[in-house]
Amino acid sequence: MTTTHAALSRWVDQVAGLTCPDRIHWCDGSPGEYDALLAQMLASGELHPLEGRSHPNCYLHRSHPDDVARVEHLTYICTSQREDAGPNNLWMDPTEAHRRMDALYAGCMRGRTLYVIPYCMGPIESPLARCGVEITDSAYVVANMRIMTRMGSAALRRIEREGTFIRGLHSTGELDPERRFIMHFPEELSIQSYGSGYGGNALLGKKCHALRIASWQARNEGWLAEHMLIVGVQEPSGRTHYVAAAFPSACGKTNLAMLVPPEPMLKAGWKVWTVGDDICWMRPGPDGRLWAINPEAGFFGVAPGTSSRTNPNALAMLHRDVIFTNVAVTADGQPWWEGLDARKPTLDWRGQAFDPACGPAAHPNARFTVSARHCPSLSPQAEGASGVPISAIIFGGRRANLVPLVMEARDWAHGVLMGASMGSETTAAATGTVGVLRRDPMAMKPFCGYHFGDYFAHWLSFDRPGMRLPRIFHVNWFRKSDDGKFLWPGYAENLRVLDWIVRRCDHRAEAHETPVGLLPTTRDLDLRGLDVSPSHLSELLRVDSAGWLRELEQLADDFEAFGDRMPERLDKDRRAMIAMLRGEVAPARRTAS
Ligand code: OXD
Ligand code: MN
Repeated sequence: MTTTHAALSRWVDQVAGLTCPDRIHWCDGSPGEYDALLAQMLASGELHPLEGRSHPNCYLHRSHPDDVARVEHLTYICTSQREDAGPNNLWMDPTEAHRRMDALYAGCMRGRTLYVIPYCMGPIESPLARCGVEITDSAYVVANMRIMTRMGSAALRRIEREGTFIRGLHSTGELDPERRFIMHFPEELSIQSYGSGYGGNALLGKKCHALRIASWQARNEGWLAEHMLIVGVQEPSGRTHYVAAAFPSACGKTNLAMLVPPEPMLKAGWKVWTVGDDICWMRPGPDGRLWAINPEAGFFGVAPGTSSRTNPNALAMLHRDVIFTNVAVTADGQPWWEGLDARKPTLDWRGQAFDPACGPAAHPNARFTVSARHCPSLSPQAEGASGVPISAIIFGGRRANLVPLVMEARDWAHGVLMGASMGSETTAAATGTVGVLRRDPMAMKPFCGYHFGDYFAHWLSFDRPGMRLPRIFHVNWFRKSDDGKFLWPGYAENLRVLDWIVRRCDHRAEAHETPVGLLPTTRDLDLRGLDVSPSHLSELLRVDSAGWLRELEQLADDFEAFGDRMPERLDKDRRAMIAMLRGEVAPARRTAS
């Protein structure tokens, strides 16, 4: 397979001239091609078979131990003006970046195959979808891209029809952390990645295209590319509200996206439909609502912690057609990770005999890659060309203290402030220290392809006549007591919070106004059958004025860093909240709308 698209064909020739591969393979996305790739990787030791009766067509990949997470300190936005990348990104001059990358790419595919992967982010017929072509020398990347995107002939036909596509060039290189870069050139609509085989660094359709480059395109074209899951929350009446929710990496997006209702709510007829678990592209429709698609076709989820209790739907997908990365293995060859069950693995994620004294058996960022088609809760709307209308947007972080279980923004601008002020404790999804509180606006700190000040202004610009915007909420499932125990059970029980949120969306639930937003009382939440003590519940819904004053003062410093591109409106709302907390203005009413 080659192409009628002259610019694409020229680019492939030019990359081949630079990288000198032994062979060029145009991926058609067929089952036969996938099987041949798997056979080749089994033969080369890039993949290991897992127990075939319990886990048919499931394989294990072990990464180089230095290549197990995203590398934010080596990820650059290369715009002609440094200011456009913003203080939230590392910046490199595009000419300098190309010079460095060309030197790394020179001859790097000698002895290897150059794969050309045409792919489509989003349902192939959707006007909201966008295409790209990734060139890579990694068969593991091709196999993962086939699961995570609509890859192959149909995508190539769309690219030939449309003309435009994002150019992504990836080489695994020598996996030397000193020679590793993930470069983005938003003005050229291109991505260059070298020296890593890890998903977020190497599957260029995901974070690089669908978030960093897409966020830039979205700003220019009037839409939003966000680090959000999408779910349909179906009430017993049959009505379904679609909700998009932003949480930082490894904070439970996949679990929330596949939630199975707790027993009493299941019996009453509640159902949660999965549309996406990581990325959401939203665009205003002719009706003024935001319509969303999940640009991905599969899940690249965190395995540790996934169990029949935390995410039964995910577990149900993990028994066939899965590529596991960096999990442990039991004596009978089954994949295993911490939190799965009480069995003991024999091999750790490095393939060595498991010794608990040497750390966890599975890497904390061990992953599964699986097609969305295998998800038992996949929404019938997930393949719809027009997407789903969003009723509510939720922001959330991992905060042991201060931030209540749920609060609603007073209006769109206050919601943007809630998103902009999100903070979360760091996780194993990126290299670096785990558990440190960092500001992660809209969960986009590692993924926004341009200046955060411009990004917040773009969000604010949606508040205009004719729009029927979603309501905005903030949640925190991770509050802890002084003795370090979680106050809220989380997982399935989070549906009780979603219930209040969707009722708020059509004026069927009450809230009371506080300086930090609209909060439910315990009366407003459906808590039947829930085992949480009244003191924990009141702590979860308490507004700690002194703590919030400290938080909002600190926020001023963080906003200051964004300089004069920071929209004045957000700071005005921040100061208004401080005035309310100090009692200079008094919000105290209950509202049913
Ligand atoms: C992911 C991440 O892999 O956010 O989704 O790191
Ligand atoms: Mn993510």
